[in-house]
Amino acid sequence: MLKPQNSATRELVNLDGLWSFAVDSERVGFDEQWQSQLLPSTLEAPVPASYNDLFVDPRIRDHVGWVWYQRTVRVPRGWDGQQIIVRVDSATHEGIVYVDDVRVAHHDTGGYTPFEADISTHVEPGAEFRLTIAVNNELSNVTIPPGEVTVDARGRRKQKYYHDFYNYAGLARSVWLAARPALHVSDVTVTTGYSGTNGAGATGSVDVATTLSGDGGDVRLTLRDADREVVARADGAHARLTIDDVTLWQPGAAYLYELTIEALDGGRLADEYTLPVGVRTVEVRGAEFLINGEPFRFTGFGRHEDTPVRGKGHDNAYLVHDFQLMGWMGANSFRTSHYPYAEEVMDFADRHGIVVIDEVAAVGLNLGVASGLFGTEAKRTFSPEYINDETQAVHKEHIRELVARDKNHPSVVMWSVANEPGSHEDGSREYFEPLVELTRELDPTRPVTFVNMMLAVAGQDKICDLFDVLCLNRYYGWYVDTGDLVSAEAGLEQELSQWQEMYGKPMIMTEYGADTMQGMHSVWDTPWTEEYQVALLDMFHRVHDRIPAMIGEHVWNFADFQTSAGIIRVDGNKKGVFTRDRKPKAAAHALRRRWTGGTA
Ligand code: BDP
Repeated sequence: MLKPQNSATRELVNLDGLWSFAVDSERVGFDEQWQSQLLPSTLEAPVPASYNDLFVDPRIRDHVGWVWYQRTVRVPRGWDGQQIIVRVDSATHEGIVYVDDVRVAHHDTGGYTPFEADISTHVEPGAEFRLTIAVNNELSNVTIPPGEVTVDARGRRKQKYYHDFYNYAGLARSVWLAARPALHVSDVTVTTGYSGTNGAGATGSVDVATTLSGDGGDVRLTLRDADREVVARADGAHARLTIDDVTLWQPGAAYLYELTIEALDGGRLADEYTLPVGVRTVEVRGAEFLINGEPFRFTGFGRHEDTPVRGKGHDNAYLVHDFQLMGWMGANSFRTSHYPYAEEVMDFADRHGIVVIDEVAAVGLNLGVASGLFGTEAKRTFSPEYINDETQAVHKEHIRELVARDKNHPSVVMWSVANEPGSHEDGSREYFEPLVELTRELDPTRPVTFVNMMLAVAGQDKICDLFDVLCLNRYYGWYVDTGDLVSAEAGLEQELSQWQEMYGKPMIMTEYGADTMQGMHSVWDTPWTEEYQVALLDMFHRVHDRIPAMIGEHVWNFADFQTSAGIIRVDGNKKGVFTRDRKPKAAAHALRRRWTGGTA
């Protein structure tokens, strides 16, 4: 799905701001048709933001079910004859959109990908309409991520889930009103490459596959360089553009061309859509991960979209600041743990040469970990009662929506189809094999991975051979060998050597870290202190440097983040190298020394 934009033929109106907001605690909103009236509430909520931490009433924070957002929108005069679209960048986890009384869209494949509705026949240019969006935060065994709603003795509905971050909900990203011509560019896929060597004098290629909204219509393609000089043109929906002396998109040195796609109707311009294009290649060869033919070593973080008050609400100030902090440390990459991030983040990564492992929201497909974390009885993960065929079908849809949204980002170098599933359990292979096939079918150009957890060590794991890169989350020195870095180092090295020997694939440590309270100190190896976090990371780094197949390290986590309540969490997960308000712990300085080559 193409992101809406302003162009010579398109207009875009941002609908962010304060919306009227109601919590449907009694579950009557649909029966009472709240879309057809002003919401029965005096509350207002900002878009974009998760709603949970805005209000003081715990019943709102802990609400399980639907909330409603509403505002009036005026359609610009002059949009006559245009297709008028409402686009919701995300509704976590399920959204229903109404224009006045009419339901125009329903998106139930997760809270982190966009959806839109053509509302042309329901609105009038120049006139106002009532826009209502109902949003549901419930997770079940057939949602991604999964969860379970229970009802306690007092009749209170509770959301259980098996992942370690707070179930923030609402409209955490922007909402748009957009106009585009009836005949328009509805999709485009670019695939890039180059011949010759990475360096001066190579010839770049940009293969473009365009889809128009209807039959008829011709396509004209124009590629401009960063100085806006035309470097290539071609006609046709499927065409190759070649660039003499191409400037490649490189990690740390982004370069973007600008592709303009024109849809022509009998020679007349019907639609124009512009897409930034970075020319680069990605390849896994042996135990190396090559970007533009050069071995790439990942340094960076598993992150979260998480800030005080806004929850998962997208915020450009945090976007800029977080990337500043990552650059300061010499981080060249991150993983969108554990769900697709806002498109603004992906665009920013494209423009600034930051490498991204792009993950779907498939986290918590693991009842083994859940039983450890939440003290519940361990059941079989892949079974008719839990992660079943229906879950798999939903998971496939999540992969489709992620690839459709992010396929043209040069920053995205690999897809991750799950975080820490029960990949040692029976049924995991049958579950994942079709998902890997689907991902490769949707995008034959990027490697595919999943993130393996410690219960599924080499020899126990049943799915690693299906993937291109081994991504491992390991907590030696934290959940095992707590406080004993000597045993932890031996255990980690032994395990990594075994993986290396068994698979010979590139390996990335996608999570390692220690919960750390800012300001706690000790001269000994004392968990929770700033010194211990540094010592644990140093220990991992010594081992990484001894294992040739280790081609990357992503510390868990960039910053402290909120989780559900639990005795192993102190107002959230404290494994950040920054606090939640982005103050550095000692580990941030230590990483800066390592990743900037000791020069900082
Ligand atoms: C891993 C998960 C991550 C958790 C982390 C932790 O992938 O989401 O936050 O452990 O326990 O299992 O800190």
